[in-house]
Amino acid sequence: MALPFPVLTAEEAAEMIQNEQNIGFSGFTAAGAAKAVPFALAQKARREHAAGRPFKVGVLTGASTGKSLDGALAEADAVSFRTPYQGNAVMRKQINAGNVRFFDLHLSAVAQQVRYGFLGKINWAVVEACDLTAGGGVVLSTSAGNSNTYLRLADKIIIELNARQPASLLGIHDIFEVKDPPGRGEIPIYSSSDRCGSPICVVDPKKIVGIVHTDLADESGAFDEPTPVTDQIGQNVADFLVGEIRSGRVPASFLPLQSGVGNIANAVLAALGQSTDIPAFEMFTEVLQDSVVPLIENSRCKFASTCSLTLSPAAMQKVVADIEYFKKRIVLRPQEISNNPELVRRLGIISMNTALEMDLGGNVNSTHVLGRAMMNGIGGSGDFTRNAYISIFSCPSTAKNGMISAIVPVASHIDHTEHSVNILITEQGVADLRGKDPHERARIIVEKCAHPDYREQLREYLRLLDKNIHEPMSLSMAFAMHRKFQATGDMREINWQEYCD
Ligand code: 0RQ
Repeated sequence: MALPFPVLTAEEAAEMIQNEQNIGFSGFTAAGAAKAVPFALAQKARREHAAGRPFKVGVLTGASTGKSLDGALAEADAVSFRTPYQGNAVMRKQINAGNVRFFDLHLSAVAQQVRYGFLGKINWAVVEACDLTAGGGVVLSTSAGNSNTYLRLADKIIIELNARQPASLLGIHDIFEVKDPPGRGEIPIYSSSDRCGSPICVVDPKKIVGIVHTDLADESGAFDEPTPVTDQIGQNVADFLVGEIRSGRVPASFLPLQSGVGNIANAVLAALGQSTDIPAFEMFTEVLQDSVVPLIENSRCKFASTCSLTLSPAAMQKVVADIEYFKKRIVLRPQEISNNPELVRRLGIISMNTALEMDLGGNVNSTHVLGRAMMNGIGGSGDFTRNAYISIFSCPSTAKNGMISAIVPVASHIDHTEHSVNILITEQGVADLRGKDPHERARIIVEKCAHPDYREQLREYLRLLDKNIHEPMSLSMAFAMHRKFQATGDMREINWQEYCD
């Protein structure tokens, strides 16, 4: 049956969007991100700029997106405001140059902040779907993100109907939107596999101004080959969790896992999947990466609640080929639910995220290089970390060929405080911070996690500190390693006396 909505080219759709309007795009990572309309919008921005007219839009998404959205719009200098998370090199450059106002936000909090109007009006929702009904039933594609909220609140809607995303995804989503305080009740989810919503979003069909037909794969990047360092981090996480089961701190039936994005997260999950001492597990997470697909196939992963299927084309093909099997084992939830603090606390999640740097107090920086340059954003790491049963952060002990230590006296920016961080893991070992006072924490982090090239200089820092005070830190030396890196390009072989008061 023909749909009662105008069919538009991406260019025609972009033509309707005006300077300074705000757009809620689908996409949580490159999965399910709008592709054709943002790309055409970037071309429109270039034409407008060439004609001497201003053209910038506010870009709200689920999380990071692909090159056709963040990449194209940033290259065209077409973004006035960006939230809540990004991972594109050009967008990052625009943010750090001050050309794009970026608002770094916990992913679970976006929908509520939009509903309350903290982030301005949503003029447009541009949402990718794998199917659409005449009555305004939208079957989302490979991510849920904030699409349900954007579709409901936007003045006007453009649907990218993507033939590459199979309509058989119908049934994988569980769309549920909470009420705002003071009228909010509990979210009726008591295990990773519970459902409480609808498989589709239903919108007022009068708001759909057009459909853009596309046939485009998600722009998810490939993973780097594992290295001895990432493999060792994965092994250390697996060994730690086996120890937790043996000690009875984690039940023998295990607890649901959350895992961040990137190469390290992929390696950690692969190691957990291979460990015969870890029982088959469930995931309650926001991003499902390639490494989980074989784990679901061989029943090592029994069920995965997530917000996106962030899969390479090859892994996605596997899922599509056996979609009925996977639909029984995966649910895609809006990020307000997949990352919801209430659920993370209730289900007893073990969270596993990645740090840029970790400090001797047990604080973690996941976002700002040398405290100033934005990397990607906090993403969902805070949603999970602050509410997890056990929160883990891992990263290589050094970056940039050993010239940066990930273990520093005081982190140059703090996303996750000592109060929320339980376990730090590098390829060197595991620092269990639970129940330790600040002096014990500092010592164990140096001995277990720091790279041997930095261990002695960090011990020396601790030796120089005043012992008769609660927190082992020096205001004058706190950022000495960062300052040395800025001056010389290397944090090693520091002379602390140069930085002492
Ligand atoms: O730079 O690419 O130029 O070599 O940072 O580091 O080790 O490749 O790690 O890709 O897993 O990213 C924290 C950014 C890690 C990511 C972060 C440099 C390093 C390299 C990347 P190069 P790696 P990853 C789920 C949860 C926050 C959001 C989150 C992230 C680059 O995991 O964005 O967890 N997390 N969300 O060389 C300077 C340091 C450095 C450093 C590493 N101390 N100083 N540069 N690098 N440490 C996802 C969502 O929420 C959607």
